[in-house]
Formats: sequence, C-alpha cells, structure tokens
Amino acid sequence: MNSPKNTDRTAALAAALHAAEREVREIDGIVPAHPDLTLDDAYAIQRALVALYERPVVGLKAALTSRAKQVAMNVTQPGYGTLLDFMKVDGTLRRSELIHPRVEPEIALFFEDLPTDRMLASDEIAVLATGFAPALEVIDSRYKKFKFTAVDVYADNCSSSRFMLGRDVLPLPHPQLELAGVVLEKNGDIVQTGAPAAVLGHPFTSAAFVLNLAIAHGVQLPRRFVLLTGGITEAVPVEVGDVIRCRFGGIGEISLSVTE
Ligand code: OOG
Ligand code: MG
Repeated sequence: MNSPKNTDRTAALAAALHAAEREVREIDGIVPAHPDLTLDDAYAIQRALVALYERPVVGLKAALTSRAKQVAMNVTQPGYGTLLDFMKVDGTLRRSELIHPRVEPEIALFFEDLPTDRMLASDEIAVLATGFAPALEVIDSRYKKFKFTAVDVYADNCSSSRFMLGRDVLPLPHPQLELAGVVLEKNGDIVQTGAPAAVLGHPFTSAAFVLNLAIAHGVQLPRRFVLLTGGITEAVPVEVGDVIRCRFGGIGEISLSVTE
C-alpha cells in the first residue's frame, strides 16, 4: 500500500515533469534524489503525470523494445508510455514547443474493443489489430542531456512528445510486416536504416508485451486506440528547418518538417 508520504512524492514528481514539459525546460533525473523508487513507483508517477494533462488518452507506445534503442539510451528494460490527443501531429513539428526532440521510425497498430480480462498472445495480435500504419515518433525527454535510468524514463511517460501516422490505415494480415525495411532520411541524407523485426522480433510481439503489461497495471484504454510498437532504429535529433522523410518497404512513406 502507498503511504500518504509516497502519494505526496508521486504527485510532486509528476507535477515537476508536467511543468518541465509545459515550460519547455529540462530537469535533473529524479532517481539521484530518490534512489529507493521502483519501476512500479515510476509507472505510478507516469499515471499521475498523464492525469495532469486532463486530455483524452488515444493510445499506448512501446518503449525500448529494440536493441538499437536499448544500446543508445543505456536502458535494457522495455515498457510502455501513454499517448494523449495533443501529441498527434500531421506533417509539421513545432520546435519551440519542445526541449531537444528526436525522431524515430515505428510501426503503429490500431485496435478496437480489446479483451482486457486475460493475457494476449503475439499470434492473437494479428487477429485483434484492425490495421497498421507506418509512423514516426517524436521523443523529447524532460531530463538534462536526454539521459535517464529506467525509473526516470518510465516516470517521464517514456519521453512521449508527438507522433505522426502514415496517411492510410493498412489492412492485416500483411505478409512479413517484420521485414518491411525502413530508410530514414534527414535533409536528403540517409541517417538510419532498419527493419520492424528490431522490436522484440515482430511488432505483434512488442504489442502483446505492452498490452499485457498495461492490462496488468489496470490501465484504462479507450475503445479505439493506436499502439506504437517501438523505435526500430536509434532516434535522430532534429532542429528548425530539418525535413525528415521515412520510407517503409512496400507500406508507404512519411515526411515531417520542423518549423519554429
Ligand atoms: C525513451 C522512449 C523510447 C522507443 O520507441 O523505444 C521509445 C527514449 O528513448 O527517450 O519511445
Ligand atoms: Mg518510440
């Protein structure tokens, strides 16, 4: 059980992360001052943080599901974050709203009326998902220099900031979705390449992992929601004037321009 003291601390840390995001400024990691925090505490802070926005939840995102991401961020524990309506963008990213944004390619899956009374198997995701789309996620850690531990990052809603979906929802099943190669360009230069198999072997495996964890935590999801299955490659920093273009083998491409 949470003592009143712990509840106060959860609320205070969530408020600090919320203020950092709203005021577009970075803060120190929370673990050095609170070394006893557990991953469960981190998710409790994430829930309190998400509630502070008073905005509709539109989905979930997998975090640190690829080796490229785990190595880059030095955190090997996969998990999830929560997506809110204002995070969705359509072709333009406003740099002034963000601290130190980075962009990463992902596969998005769409769901409707998911069972929440039992564990889901990866194979079932193929049947339960109503479609998929290529996606870009914009992450923006609230921590100084984009550095964190697992507890820090799960408390900070996994650096969630913005996301953009491909124009069309594509039907499932899709042959070998895990092999739909990704080529990420910044201002015309190829900066990252990969394949969706990077996320725990298949986007469906990543989705099952995240959904089972979120269901076990009692997370309430809307009837229809989107799930980002995790950064396939390392994330790429962006600045004003940058144009990101990402091509996904056989399933389309997405472009995102960074403005002031
Ligand atoms: C944490 C968020 C990770 C992913 O797709 O792995 C994430 C971070 O790298 O800041 O979104
Ligand atoms: Mg991501």
